[in-house]
Amino acid sequence: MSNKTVYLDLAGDFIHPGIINIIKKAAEYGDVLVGLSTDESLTKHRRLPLLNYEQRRTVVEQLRGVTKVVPQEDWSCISNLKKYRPDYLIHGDDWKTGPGSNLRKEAFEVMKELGGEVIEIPYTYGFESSKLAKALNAYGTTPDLRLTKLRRLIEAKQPVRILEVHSGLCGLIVENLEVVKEDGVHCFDGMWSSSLTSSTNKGKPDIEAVDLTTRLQELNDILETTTKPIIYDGDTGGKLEHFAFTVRTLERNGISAIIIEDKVGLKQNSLFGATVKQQLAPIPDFCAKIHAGKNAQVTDAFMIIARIEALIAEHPMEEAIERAKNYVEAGADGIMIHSKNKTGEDIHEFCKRFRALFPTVPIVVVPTTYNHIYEKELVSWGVNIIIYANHMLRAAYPAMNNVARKILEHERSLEVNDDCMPIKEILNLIPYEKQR
Ligand code: SPV
Ligand code: MG
Repeated sequence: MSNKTVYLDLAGDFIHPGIINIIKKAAEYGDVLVGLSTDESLTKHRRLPLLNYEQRRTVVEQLRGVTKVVPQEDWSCISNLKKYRPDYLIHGDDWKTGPGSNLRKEAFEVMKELGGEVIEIPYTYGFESSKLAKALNAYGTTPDLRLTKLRRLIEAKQPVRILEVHSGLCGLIVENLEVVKEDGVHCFDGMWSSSLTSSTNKGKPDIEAVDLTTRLQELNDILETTTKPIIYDGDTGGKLEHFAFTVRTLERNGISAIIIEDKVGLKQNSLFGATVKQQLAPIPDFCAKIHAGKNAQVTDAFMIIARIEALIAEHPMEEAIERAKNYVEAGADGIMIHSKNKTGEDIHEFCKRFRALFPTVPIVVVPTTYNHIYEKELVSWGVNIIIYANHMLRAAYPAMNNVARKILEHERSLEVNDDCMPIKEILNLIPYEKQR
């Protein structure tokens, strides 16, 4: 065996002829050291891979020509090149143009410093991983696969970015929308089934009047059009005896998490603040509910997240922290801290104090009123999940209202042409030969 080493940087989610070709070529130069991207490094730039790191490693290790697999923790291979000092770096020549060209320049410099060489081979077109990932998503998912994605995302990515959905059509937007930015491709990681928008969409107030069965009908449309994880807004969780059934029903449907809030009596939306009666649940009762839910779930993956309403009810910070401690000790898999304060300072203080007590327990926030704060800043406070809780419905209603009003005003619909999606576009939005 040659004692020269060839470094090859792979995601390894899809094994196709292009990958086999590059491994074969690499093996002609020496022992092939694969730098396999971790979930964390990949999700900074694109969607979560279908297979987790361990699964991908198991596959790649078995490929003929691969000598060793090591984790690549960064999007770029540079730090691994410095660490493993290979004799060669092999790469497809597609990085000569586009976003990879800066990386190429740096890789050439580093390999030169190391006294090594870069081998570029013609890229095999037709097997781009992003296209393969989209094609695979079009086949759909299973409840188990979807359910486990939220925990994987929390491990791999900060923030996990969640958007409210109230229909299959909203689901399609969350599933497919991508914005290419300098630091990679930005997308939503999952969906929030909001009690506020679910109720509002059905013409009901947000007072737990829409039951689980009805909410599930809406969720079913979303499950049909998407593969990303879903967090369910469980309001107060209802009666302790009923909560166990709710958990099992959601888990069976592949929902990743339920968030329940520590209130009793007639539940009113938190954004009313203390202008309505917001009665907090006694701590032991809420802990018992968390406990009952944790006992009921079948898998380890399902998450029960405790939502603290102390700040909404204008109780002191001390109480919010006390409640958080108790809920985590009762088995909650994460804490959602809610506030309608516009500054976000209370949320910041809570996060600081909570992180000092629990360095790794996930924190969820819903920055509706303090929405001047950028995601990066929330992450620097220790936030794991950011929920944009109501924006799809809030966007839809004024748009529809405006069109309806204009038709009445003009006594025809010509004037709303620019406000509406062209007929050709809506006809092709959901082509019959593929679901998305
Ligand atoms: C919801 O979206 O229903 C929520 C978040 O519970 S909030 O409306 O801010 O209370
Ligand atoms: Mg709600």
